[in-house]
Amino acid sequence: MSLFKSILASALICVAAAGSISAQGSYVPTPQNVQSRQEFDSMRFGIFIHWGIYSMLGQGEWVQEVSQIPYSEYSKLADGFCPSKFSADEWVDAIKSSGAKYITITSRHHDGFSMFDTKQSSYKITNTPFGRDVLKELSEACQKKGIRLHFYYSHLDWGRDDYYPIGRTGHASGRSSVQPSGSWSHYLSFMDEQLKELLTGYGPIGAIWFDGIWDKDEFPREEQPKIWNFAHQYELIHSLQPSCLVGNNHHLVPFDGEDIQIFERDVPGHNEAGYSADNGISTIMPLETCQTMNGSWGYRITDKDYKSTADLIHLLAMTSGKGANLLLNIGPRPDGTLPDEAVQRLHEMGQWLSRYGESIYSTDGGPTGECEWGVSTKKGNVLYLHVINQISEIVLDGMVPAKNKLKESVSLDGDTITVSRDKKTGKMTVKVPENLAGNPDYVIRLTFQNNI
Ligand code: H79
Repeated sequence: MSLFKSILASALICVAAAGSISAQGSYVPTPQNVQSRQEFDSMRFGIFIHWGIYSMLGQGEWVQEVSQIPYSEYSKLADGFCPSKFSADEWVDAIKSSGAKYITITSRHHDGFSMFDTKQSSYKITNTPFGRDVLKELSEACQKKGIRLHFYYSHLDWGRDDYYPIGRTGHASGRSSVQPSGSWSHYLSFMDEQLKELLTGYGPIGAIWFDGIWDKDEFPREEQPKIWNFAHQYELIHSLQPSCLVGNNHHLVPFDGEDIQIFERDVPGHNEAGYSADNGISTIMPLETCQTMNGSWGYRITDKDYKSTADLIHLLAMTSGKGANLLLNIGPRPDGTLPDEAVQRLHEMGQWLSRYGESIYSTDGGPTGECEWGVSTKKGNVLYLHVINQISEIVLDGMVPAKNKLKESVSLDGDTITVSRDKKTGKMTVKVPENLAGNPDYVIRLTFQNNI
């Protein structure tokens, strides 16, 4: 079953999504932030990079925890990290060729290793034999080549003694289990100082993408902002870079001060991965779905279970149909190169987007929701039907009023599309050409007199 079909199998035909959220607390985003949200929302496609010293073990970014490796052993990986083939320019060229508009890279994952030249810790990339600041090189390449840069930042840490009390994970790390009082505030200050470095030394940062507070899920949602001092942390980010968006992959209804809502491994409204039971869907924030290209975030040497390019295009159409961005992950190899399978898919997605991108970029989710044939997007007076599964005709009822005249109906492949329309109700029957096999997403463009 294709990825898209399996997504559909668990969804009702043309369903409205789970509960929507329109209210926020006292946080009022600045005009720069609002503009940045709009720009983010128009980009629709970004590439996620999970890279750290864990790539050397080739078993994903959770290897320290999953294999119960003490910090004293795991941290020795840093002494051997030397990704001799790393080239920020090559990464950015490959990513740009996909049509992606931004890159989100792990600045520090749960293992606590900083991929930048932080002054707050010696456990960092500039203390490896490699000795180079990967984030610096990437930020320069991104600025030079015109693509936005976002930083993933883990709230959770499996190495530091001041990450105390320990949460749900990290028990095999060998950290002391008794700490003098006050160390948690030390940890919070450490994160503040790192965030200051990330937001002052690496040019404009489009977003900070947090992850890991679920490690302390013994605390109810209401208590989380206080424990992590979100009010202060988010304010710090916004004061240093007003247009920097705050996102947090906590799988909960967004907290005050956040600017985007993140969905892990699920299109908004779905809950196949099991993380999205309690998060609703914001109607006021941009949405972003993150998903892996194979099954892993960090490099997993045995994971060849790559989604096909067609499946990835379906996913991009699906997220766009929901008004959400797709943040598609790649786990670079320990030598600093992107896996060949990933590079190939980047290139093929770029080829598709160069032809059909108008139906993805700068669109909103369309009025049809998810249907057995696919999804829709819209932009101004244009409605795009993304036909992913062959069907003979599509009926659009109650979506565009009769007085809004249909001016043109074509496919983006140049075919003329026959549409019959009820003059009174505006109900449309769109005839879909036969034999769409081979085209992962056949896009029909319906242009109306006025905005829809
Ligand atoms: O950064 C990526 C993950 O490391 C992080 N969020 C994404 C973006 C994440 N943390 N926790 N989870 C995701 C869910 C936990 C999944 C787990 Fe497992 C199941 C941890 C251990 C078993 C997946 C499979 C990771 C290791 C094995």
